[in-house]
Amino acid sequence: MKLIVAVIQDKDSGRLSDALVEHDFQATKLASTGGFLKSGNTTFLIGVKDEEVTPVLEVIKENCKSREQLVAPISPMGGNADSYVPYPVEVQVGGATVFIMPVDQFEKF
Ligand code: 2BA
Repeated sequence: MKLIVAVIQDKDSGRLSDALVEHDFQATKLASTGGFLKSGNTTFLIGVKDEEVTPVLEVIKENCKSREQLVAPISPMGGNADSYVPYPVEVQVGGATVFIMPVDQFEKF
């Protein structure tokens, strides 16, 4: 068994939830925050059999889009003036950042 941890953009979370249910995959959605942008994203925990990893990755790929996002200027207040960026910077936020981990034991009570 594997645990798939997928960090995705909030905009895709409803569609991904629906698609996982449609394909009979069970998932838990957690509200999370990106360390760099400090804005909300969504983390899915999906427990699956080894042979289900590939189909779940396909569902994630089909439902999560990569987008450009503007990062607000970083304030010099309390920081180093050398690192001050006075203009917004555009970053590419991935459709999904996915970790796949082995599960030693799985129980439901
Ligand atoms: P954030 O940390 O808010 O990062 C959003 C996007 O900003 C990243 O997209 C990346 O394009 C850019 N970025 C991040 N750190 C950067 C830096 N030090 N310098 C320049 N640009 C930077 P993604 O790589 O697609 O990541 C989307 C979200 O996935 C991240 O949101 C974070 O919540 C999660 N994530 C990505 N890599 C991770 C990792 N190795 N471990 C845990 N979470 C991760």
